[in-house]
Amino acid sequence: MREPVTAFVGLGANLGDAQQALRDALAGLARIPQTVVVRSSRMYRSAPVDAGGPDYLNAVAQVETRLTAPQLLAQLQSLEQAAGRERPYRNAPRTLDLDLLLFGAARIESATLTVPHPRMRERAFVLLPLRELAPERVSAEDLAAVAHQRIAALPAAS
Ligand code: A4P
Ligand code: MG
Repeated sequence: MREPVTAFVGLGANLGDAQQALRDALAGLARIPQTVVVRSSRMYRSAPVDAGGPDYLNAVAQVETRLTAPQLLAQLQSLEQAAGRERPYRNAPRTLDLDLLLFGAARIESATLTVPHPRMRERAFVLLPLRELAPERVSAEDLAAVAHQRIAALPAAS
């Protein structure tokens, strides 16, 4: 059997009840076969980056999985589908976006999957929640480069 791998999943939503969408997504992650959710970050409200529409809610989840990276991506995409995601155009507002940010130390470049996620280092909405879970994977230089992006953690109780 494959050894478990620690992976990080980015969650984002900016349509409808985004907070509920992220809660549902976390519950959905916990139901993925051969996968456990170890921890999740706080939720953050963030201004859209390279996109329009309302503010996003974002979070990052740490999972341990025995799936391969393409298998995990397929599971994430079926959770997006279940959340009613439509894809009228790239970076369109979405009810739920699940990105595979990191998969152990793997470097993957296929037609359908790039890991580490190619845009994660440019995005405060990934780096701040990821830093809560894995500070060693987020450098001070990365954080300085995104310091101008508007983002705030939601109060823990909400
Ligand atoms: N794909 C390749 N690599 C990956 C990966 N590591 N994780 C492929 C997930 N998917 C990956 O994604 C398009 C294709 O990327 C997939 O079919 C998959 O095979 P998509 O989710 O269908 O399309 P998208 O989300 O519109 O594009 P993309 O490239 O995922 O956009 P991003 O980069 O995720 O940006 N601003 C704020 N504040 N918060 C946000 O969450 N999100 C975006 C979306 C833009 N601005 C944002 C936020
Ligand atoms: Mg995406």
